[in-house]
Amino acid sequence: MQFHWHMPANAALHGAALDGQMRLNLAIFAALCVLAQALLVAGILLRRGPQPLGHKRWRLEYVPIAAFTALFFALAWHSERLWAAMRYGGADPAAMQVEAIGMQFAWYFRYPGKDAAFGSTNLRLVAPGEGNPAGIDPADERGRDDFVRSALVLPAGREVDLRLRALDVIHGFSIPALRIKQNALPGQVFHIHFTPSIPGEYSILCTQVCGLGHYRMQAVVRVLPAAEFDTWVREQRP
Ligand SMILES: [Cu+2]
Repeated sequence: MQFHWHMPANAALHGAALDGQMRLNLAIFAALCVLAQALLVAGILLRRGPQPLGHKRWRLEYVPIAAFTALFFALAWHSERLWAAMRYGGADPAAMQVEAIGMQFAWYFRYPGKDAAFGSTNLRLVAPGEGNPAGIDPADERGRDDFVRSALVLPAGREVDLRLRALDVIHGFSIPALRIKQNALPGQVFHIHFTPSIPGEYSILCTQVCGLGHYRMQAVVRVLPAAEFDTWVREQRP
């Protein structure tokens, strides 16, 4: 992978707002850093021996502290809203369903098939070597048409409701180009919804040090134009 000093090109609808927030944070903190250094140097150059602070204390200490507190709360509030919009806002009921499953040391992706419903799973049935890495329960009718792939394929311009699971330890599901990062915890299902906007092939990484093979826990997401995606889905068999 090539090294970039900047962020990878954004390929998701929500990405522009996140990038804007990131740039705003960086600009504000760069300015504060320069200001702090300038004040330090000015303090050294202009020092005039010990002087009682007296009523100046308000101006010198409490006003800046209040201003920084307000600034941090405003930034935190705004980024929290961006973060929550992908998680708690709820996906469109018509959004495309897909499940990402993390395990030491691979990602698997399950699609619900024609019935648009995921079959139930059981940890005891997880057997990647026998073609059932998701642990799909054969007794559940809804799971008969589920299909599992080792690469994620998504449609461009359509909302995706991705559910995230982990089978063993905590993994970090990250697609930098789609501005997605979410921990996957064993025993819990997380939902993230987003809309990929630009077709292409992007990296999926694990961002939690999850064991000796963590470095190779990578996968690929292929974002296809919507019509191509429909053809792809139709061709898939369990
Ligand atoms: Cu991992």
